[in-house]
Amino acid sequence: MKQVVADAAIREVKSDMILGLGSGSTAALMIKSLADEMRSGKLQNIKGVATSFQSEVLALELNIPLIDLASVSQIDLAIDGADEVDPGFQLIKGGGACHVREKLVASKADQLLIVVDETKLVQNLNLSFPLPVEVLPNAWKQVQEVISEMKGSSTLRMATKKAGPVVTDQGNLILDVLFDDGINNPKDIEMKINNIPGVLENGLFVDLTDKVLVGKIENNTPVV
Ligand code: ABF
Repeated sequence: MKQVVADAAIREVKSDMILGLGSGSTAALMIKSLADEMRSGKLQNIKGVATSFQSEVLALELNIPLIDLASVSQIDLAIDGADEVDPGFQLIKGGGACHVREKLVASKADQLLIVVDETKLVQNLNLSFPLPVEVLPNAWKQVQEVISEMKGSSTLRMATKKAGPVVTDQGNLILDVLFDDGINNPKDIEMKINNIPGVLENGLFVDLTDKVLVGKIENNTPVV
């Protein structure tokens, strides 16, 4: 499912585009398909803007030219995965701890194309997938207290017990937050959480998505 959706996303790419390169396993397949099309000459003069160290390394390995986010004024198309997609195309992202740069790239993009398999489609956000919140390392306890006043329960994301917490590309930590009734008002929650001192960014992507490509299985065959 992920491969067919990744290939379908590449069909939306045109030569000479500046492309936002998402993170996660579906985006990684998309980056590989992009490299194939560039190698065969079907797509020319593409430049990528990476959304994570992970996508940067992959693009470098595949010889996709990269430019820094700070040096572009506009991105033609960003292609990225998601953890949850609701019927209004509001998203939870950040399961891979990359949502800060993903949101920066999405905000600078003329179009945001989301690639998911059908397991990511939900009626209501945050009933099962926790909302990732990136926090400054010495602020996580304090942020956790404020979130609990908002009726959210949060856990500090750990790599393994021995290895300690997950550290983001920016050197921060991640709180994973579940609200009792899920998130029915994503715009409001996005703003309220980002307003807590010590929070860098949360994984709610509100009114940013232009198109969602969904991979599913029909008659034992993956389709989009
Ligand atoms: C990134 O990767 C995210 O924001 C999301 O957390 C995750 C989705 O990964 P996958 O495609 O592996 O399910 O896009």
